[in-house]
Amino acid sequence: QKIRADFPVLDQTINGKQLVYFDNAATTQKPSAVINALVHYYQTDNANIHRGIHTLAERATRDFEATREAVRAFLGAASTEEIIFTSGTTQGINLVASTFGRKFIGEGDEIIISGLEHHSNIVPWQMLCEEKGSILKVIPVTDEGELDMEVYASLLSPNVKLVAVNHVSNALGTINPIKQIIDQAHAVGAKVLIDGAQSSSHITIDVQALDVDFYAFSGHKIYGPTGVGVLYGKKELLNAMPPYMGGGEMIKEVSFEKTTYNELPYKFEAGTPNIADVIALKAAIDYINVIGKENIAAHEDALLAYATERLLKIEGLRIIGTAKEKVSVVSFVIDGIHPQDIGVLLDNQGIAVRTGHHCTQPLMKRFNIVGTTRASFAVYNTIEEVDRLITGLERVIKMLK
Ligand code: C6P
Repeated sequence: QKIRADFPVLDQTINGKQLVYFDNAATTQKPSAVINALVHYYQTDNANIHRGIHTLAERATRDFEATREAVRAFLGAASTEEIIFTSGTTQGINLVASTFGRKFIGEGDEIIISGLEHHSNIVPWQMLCEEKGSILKVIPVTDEGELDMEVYASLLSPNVKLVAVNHVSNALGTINPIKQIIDQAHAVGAKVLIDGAQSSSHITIDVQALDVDFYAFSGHKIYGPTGVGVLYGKKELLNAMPPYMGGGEMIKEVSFEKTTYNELPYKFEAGTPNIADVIALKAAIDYINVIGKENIAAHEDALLAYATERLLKIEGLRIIGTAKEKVSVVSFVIDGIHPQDIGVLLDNQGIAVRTGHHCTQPLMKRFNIVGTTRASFAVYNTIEEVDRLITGLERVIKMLK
């Protein structure tokens, strides 16, 4: 209850019922600390950063760079030079495809992704393959929703230049064995990008222990604001890569004959960044650190176990994604009922879930379904709310069957 009181949005009724928010994999709600950081910035410190010498500019720059240090610690990175602010996971992946990809991946080279990927970690690689004549290979998904690691091993060869997979599947909740994926990729000389959109709020990340080359995540999925994300990259790789966008901040010197580029991380941060949201992201990271990711995960795991047990007792309900290692995401289908109808009828009862393909159309095709209903839990959710979901579903089934 103490944690719930930190999230003002939860205290409301929807369609006459107390809100149950189970769409946390799409975006988490924001604690007052994050909302207040945004308001504080605009009310007292608003200025452009890295350029002004006046007091407001100094304060804004100090707080912006304080977030970079907080992110460095959050990811276990060696240096703040390796922390690049983006608009989110999608931009982080596109940045790597457009810079590392364009420079180091050529005709006939191979890129490996997986059947569990979000469209954000499929389409940028397809675009690159189309431009370069490179080849996209896909690790298949088992009936349980896990990656087929035997096939992965067989796909690896010196032709593979990059492996890009998610840490956690947004649609099924599967936690992928990324340390093994990274080590096996490195053994053939390939680099690895991990899409951390769904892992960063649940699992402690140590990019150095993982030895990962690139790791991308979004602020809005870790209780922070929308419009801000992070790309971690190993320093030697970032230094070897060309810039992403051209403009202010990313240059050292410009003449009409030649431009030289700024040092890391600014080389990849052209233009005025999303200052307010970057600053507020630190409040989100501090919030998580105070509670502790292990405590958050333990609470969410208990919710997942309870929800799974109760859902499985509903006749005609099938859980899609039964991997041994999962975060607090449960996706399911009910015989004879379209997921969208479930979503609308749950919303009528004040319960927010996501329905549809979850931006993973190839994965839905793999399971021969149009989509699922997905409930995803966060630190502020409760067992009583899971009970509300179960009662809500029973009502939906009674209405539609
Ligand atoms: N998944 C979901 O409801 P952005 O939009 O850039 O913040 O994140 C994109 C993204 C990339 N990878 C994974 C694994 C993701 O889950 C997401 C976002 C949301 O599942 C919105 S589609």
